[in-house]
Amino acid sequence: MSINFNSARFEAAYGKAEQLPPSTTPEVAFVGRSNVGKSSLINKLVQRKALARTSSQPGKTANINFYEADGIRLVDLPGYGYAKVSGAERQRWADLIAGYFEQERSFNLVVALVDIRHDAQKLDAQMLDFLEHSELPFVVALTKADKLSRSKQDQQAARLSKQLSVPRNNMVVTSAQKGTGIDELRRRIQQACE
Ligand SMILES: Nc1nc2c(ncn2[C@@H]2O[C@H](COP(=O)(O)OP(=O)(O)O)[C@@H](O)[C@H]2O)c(=O)[nH]1
Ligand SMILES: [Mg+2]
Repeated sequence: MSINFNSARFEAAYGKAEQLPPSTTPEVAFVGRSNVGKSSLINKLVQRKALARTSSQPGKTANINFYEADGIRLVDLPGYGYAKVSGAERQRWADLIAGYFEQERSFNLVVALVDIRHDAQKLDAQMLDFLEHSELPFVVALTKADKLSRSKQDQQAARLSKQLSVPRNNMVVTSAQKGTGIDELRRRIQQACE
């Protein structure tokens, strides 16, 4: 049986980790820098244009959004690292992300998004260290691959694998625009939720 991603619906948005309802189904969480392409990737996975709100102006609201697809909960965590917000607002985002992972939940898979075009950023490295140390199951989705040639994609994937100390086979090259890697990501989510 495969997950019917197309059945995805919005569940709710939460501004505080304490508000999150208990984890009663497998959860797949999406993390990454603000503007990395998280909403676009979620929309592509579930074949919907605007289930998750995309934006070219990053970082307006810090919420945890829950979506539900076929009994699987997709968790859209706030994008980190957006420079143009106050320290207090940045702290609120960090608290939301930490608050989510501190809870007793069914962490089936974390999809950590990293922009394929750039060298590893400090916050990405920190997030991956955290996932490693917490022994959370994760996969790295390298985003916006359509912006690079095929050979550059391979080159960057190898570089980022080294820089982030993540095995190449735990990274999936993706493009929400072209659909690259989306089936592979669906397979990994499926496997993690069985
Ligand atoms: N070329 C290209 N642009 C993308 C892709 N994914 C997202 N974007 C663009 O990157 C910007 C941020 O995307 P969004 O999904 O809102 O990122 P989020 O802040 O991580 O949720 C938007 O302008 C998107 O159109 C992709 O796969 N290819
Ligand atoms: Mg978003």
